[in-house]
Order: sequence, then structure tokens, then C-alpha cells
Amino acid sequence: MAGHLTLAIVKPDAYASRKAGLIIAHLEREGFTVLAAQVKHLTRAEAGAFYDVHKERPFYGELVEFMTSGPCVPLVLHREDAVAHLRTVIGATDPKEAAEGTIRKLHAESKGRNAIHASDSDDNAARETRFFFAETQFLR
Ligand code: FUP
Repeated sequence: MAGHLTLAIVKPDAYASRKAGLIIAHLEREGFTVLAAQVKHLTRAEAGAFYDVHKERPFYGELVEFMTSGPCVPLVLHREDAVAHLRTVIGATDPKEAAEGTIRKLHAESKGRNAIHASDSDDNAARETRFFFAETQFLR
């Protein structure tokens, strides 16, 4: 199902403000099917490893701090053209720059506390799905 699967995370800000349901409903309205979901409080080691690609960036420490500040909700999502469509649906990293109606425009507080993560390529979708879920944990 390459091209049809992606990984999203409802981030700790959105989970804490009880927006996980709203955000999942938004994703379902956009044609995504939830194939796997969990509620998980990341350790520093897990958050650090997940965002390893950003480890030299100035915001890395804050990002790890935020992602470990409370539970998050990783989701495996299925839809045609899943990666590209989800990137459109979530909007720009900074909600001030996000298009009207996108999840980040509607629900994010700031560039750092921005409600949702989405994989940015098929390779990363596969890597990030494996990070959270064994293949036996989602429908195929
Ligand atoms: P995105 O793919 O839109 O989630 O954005 P990036 O992969 O560039 O960044 C990953 C996360 O790092 C963002 F969701 C929020 C955080 N970040 C900052 O806090 N400050 C920045 O300047 C850029 C990213």
C-alpha cells in the first residue's frame, strides 16, 4: 500500500485540550481511514529518536520537551495519495502561515505547539509507522 499509508500524531497540546476526537473526525471527513491508533506518553529517548533528523536545529530541545510534556496519539492513516493529502490537510508548520480550514490553522497554538505531525514522504511514513506500530497492529 505504498503511497496510501501515512503516519500522523495528534501532539500533546491538542491531546491535553481534548481535541483528539475533533482532529480524528477532521481526518475521517477528508477520506482517511484510521488503521491503527494508540495513546502514548513519549520518553525523552523516544521523542529524541523520532525527531533525530532535527537534532542539530536550535529548536530541537524545545521540541523534545514539548513532545514529552504529555500523551500524544500516533495514527496510521490510509487514503489515496495519503502523504501529500495529509500535508495539505494539516497546513503550514506555523499556524500563522497555515491556510484557512487546515488543522493547524484551526487548532495549533504556535509553530512549536502545532497540534499535529504528518510524515513528509513515503519513506518517512514507513519509518515512522514502524517507530510506533508492529505490522500486526494495523489492518492491511
Ligand atoms: P512539519 O513537517 O510541518 O511538522 O515541520 P518540520 O519537520 O520542519 O518541524 C518539525 C517540528 O519542529 C514542527 F512541527 C515544530 C518544530 N519546529 C519548531 O518548533 N520551530 C521551527 O522553526 C521549526 C519546527
